[in-house]
Amino acid sequence: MPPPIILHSPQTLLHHSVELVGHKLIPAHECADRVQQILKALADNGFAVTECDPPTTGITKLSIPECIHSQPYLKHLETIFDQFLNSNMVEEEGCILPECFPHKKLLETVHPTAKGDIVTGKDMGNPELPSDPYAHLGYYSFDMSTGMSKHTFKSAIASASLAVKAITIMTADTFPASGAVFALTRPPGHHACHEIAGGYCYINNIAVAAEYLLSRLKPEPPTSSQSRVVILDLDFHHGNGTQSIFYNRREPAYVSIHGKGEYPYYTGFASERGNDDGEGYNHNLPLPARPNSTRNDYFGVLDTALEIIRETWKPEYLLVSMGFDTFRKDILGGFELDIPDYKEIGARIRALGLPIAVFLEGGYEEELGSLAVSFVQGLTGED
Ligand code: OKS
Ligand code: ZN
Repeated sequence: MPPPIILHSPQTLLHHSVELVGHKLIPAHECADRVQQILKALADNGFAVTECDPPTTGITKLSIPECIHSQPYLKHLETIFDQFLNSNMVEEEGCILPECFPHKKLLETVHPTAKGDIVTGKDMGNPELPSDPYAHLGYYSFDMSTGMSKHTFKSAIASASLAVKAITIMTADTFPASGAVFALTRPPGHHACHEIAGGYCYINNIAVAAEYLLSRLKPEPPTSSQSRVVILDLDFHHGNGTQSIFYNRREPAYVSIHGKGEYPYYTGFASERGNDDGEGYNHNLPLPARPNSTRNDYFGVLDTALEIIRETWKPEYLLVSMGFDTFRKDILGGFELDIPDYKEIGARIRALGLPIAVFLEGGYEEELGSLAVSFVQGLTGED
């Protein structure tokens, strides 16, 4: 198999942020250097990278469907930093963070119709949103790790554009039957809900990609229990955003392996199986963090996920949210995987024999480049 087509856009490097950890505000672990490390390691190992700048299938906020992100949310992402800047509430090179959130329990007594939270990702239902920029920032975020700076929106759009480009490549007639494409999406996407940013994510890249892919498939109804598009989420953290966006839908189906009881804390339980048409099309496989699980446990759960995909959903396409924060040293993760394990993951995914599009999510250690190379080697089928 030829190596995966790897996509990168320099615009994804413009975003920078800070995050609150305990009582300290620090530069965000999610930084441009992550992509630079991956690019360097790929180059050192002879893997070609396709640069897309300006992204050739560049999307705009208007081309993101309403079912993925609401237009008011995207408009917020586009304009909020400049609102702070114009009111002298932040410096040009600075970064803004929310301070107050419309917590479900603040709203439920006074707005009985208000429902929704990060499980469903639905509008919180508060009928009045004051014009104070902080009100908007809190309304459209769920944590204090997802700050915004001057070029955050530009990077988020470039990242989602790469995701769409990956689909265009994967669905081309010339694409090999079990080939792979790997989009170096940054900022990541899997925590971003319909209208909530969080966990370093603003636009849900894999959700935009999945919707674009489905819109290109013929509208034939799939046979019972099948889902033509499956999202496999291998980041250490549960992809609450992706889950919530597709929770009521049969396509795409979603399956995730993630740290049990870890960030984002309130979702990712095995009991979350999907609703309405989506019932049975959401599968969470939480695995305890070290020292309560081993790499063998991990590969056992990976095989369970792959079996659900192969035997139950029988997709035509596989989309992967790939986080490298499952690495044994990762500061934000807690699994036991080592560098060669990513090659094994790549090989097991490839063995499904499907066209695969991979999207970068987390991964924060200095070995990130080696982890990505190992994974790409597995996808390629290198010995
Ligand atoms: C606390 C850090 C919060 C962890 C965010 C996890 C991001 C991630 N300031 N998601 O997949 O890697
Ligand atoms: Zn993660």
